[in-house]
Amino acid sequence: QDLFQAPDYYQLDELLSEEHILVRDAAREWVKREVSPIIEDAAQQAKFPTSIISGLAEIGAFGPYIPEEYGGAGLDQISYGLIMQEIERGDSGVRSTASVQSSLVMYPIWKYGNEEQKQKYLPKLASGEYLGCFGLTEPDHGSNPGGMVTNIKDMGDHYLLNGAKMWISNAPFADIAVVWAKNEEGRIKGLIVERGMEGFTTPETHNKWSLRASATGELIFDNVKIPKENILPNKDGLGAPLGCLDSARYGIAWGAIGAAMDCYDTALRYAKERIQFDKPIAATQLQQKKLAEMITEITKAQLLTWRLGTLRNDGKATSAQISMAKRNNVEMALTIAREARQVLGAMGITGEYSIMRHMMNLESVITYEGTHDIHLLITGLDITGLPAFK
Ligand code: TGC
Ligand code: FAD
Repeated sequence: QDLFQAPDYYQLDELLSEEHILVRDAAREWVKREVSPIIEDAAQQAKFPTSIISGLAEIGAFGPYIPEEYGGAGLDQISYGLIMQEIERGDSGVRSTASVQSSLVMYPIWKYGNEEQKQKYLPKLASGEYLGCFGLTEPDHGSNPGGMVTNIKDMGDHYLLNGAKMWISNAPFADIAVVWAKNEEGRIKGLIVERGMEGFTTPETHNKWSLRASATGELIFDNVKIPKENILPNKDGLGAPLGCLDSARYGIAWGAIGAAMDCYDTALRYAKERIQFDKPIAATQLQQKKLAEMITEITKAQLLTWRLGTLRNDGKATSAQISMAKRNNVEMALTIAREARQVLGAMGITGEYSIMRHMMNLESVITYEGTHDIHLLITGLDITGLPAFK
């Protein structure tokens, strides 16, 4: 049984509208009902639980902020964040699927696509009929995607796509892939690759210890013929994929709070019930220090993301502000997962509790969408004006 009680130490619900609370509570109830009962087994078996796809669509997790005319939920950025928080409270891998679908597949089609592409793909992605993936990272170009070698060659009536992408969430079963490749002038272009195109394969990456309920794979392109109408016409250059990452990183900043809340809530309940030396371990100073620091860090992260959400609603959030929140909140969640695991002693390593699964998942979350180091360097660049990447 899922006993989760969300912490709200600074009465942040007062900052939310009625709609925010309705959207958040619907997602929370759905996670309790549909995700919590099956997720541990899915993670143990390293299987993406396809049974939850229609539910994700119903709670508005596929394109929360995409306009309703394209099948999206037409919500604001705070609602989007709250949905991500609740889903990641269940599992980071499930949130990953929603992040990729919304911010890395629907967002570029919505922002950089033409009207035909929007009509053709967005409603099907919003309903979960299509699942998508996003191919930016390559075997030799992770933190430095600008060095990519995947390329397209103009053949007159179509392009020929060659190259490979690695570590791609949802790749093994995605119906479409938004792929970033260089044209003959070295300019990065976005294109929609469809499953079934000749020369396109998506082998799965096995034996992960992290994000086991999310499928990860490669995208391999061997002379794939891409119709010209599959190119995203309205933006190119590295700024195009990085713009999608801004939206996904923002969602992750909220999502990480969900994972942290679940670890804190589990550890608090366990510490009050677990008796050692004739008293609850929650009555010891050492365990109180852990729990008090957890709720302090969660509260700070909640304030950071709420403010970032209002800035995004006003179109004022900078990429560097988003980097700071992603970096801070994921590290906060990972630290809380590690501390919460210790509060549970040996029980903390079992699948009876969600903490170890969150901890292992967060090892991916701290690496993908820009590593912890890269986000620090983005802040460094922003405050000094001096890039330290190269
Ligand atoms: P740089 O020269 O700084 O920038 C190139 C162009 O991009 C513009 N730009 C941005 N535009 C929009 N949003 C941003 N966040 C932007 N950051 C930069 C910039 O203005 C410039 O535009 P222009 O017009 O002058 O050309 O680029 P750089 O090569 O020095 O690299 C910068 C760096 C290192 C920050 C960037 O490449 C980076 O963020 N690296 C990390 C890579 C990354 O995050 N990969 C994520 C892959 S997707 C993923 O992990 C999905 S996981 C999904 C899940 O399961 O949830
Ligand atoms: P590298 O770039 O090789 O970095 C290795 C280490 O070096 C890191 O600690 C890094 O911080 C450090 N480093 C790198 N450059 C510098 C520097 N200039 N200064 C100091 N330190 C530096 N990608 C996609 O495109 N789509 C997806 O859907 C996707 N899903 C993913 C799912 C999972 C489960 C995982 C684990 C990854 C996924 N990724 C995806 C890839 C992810 O974005 C990359 O792993 C990430 O960007 C880092 O690249 P890398 O692994 O090649 O590490």
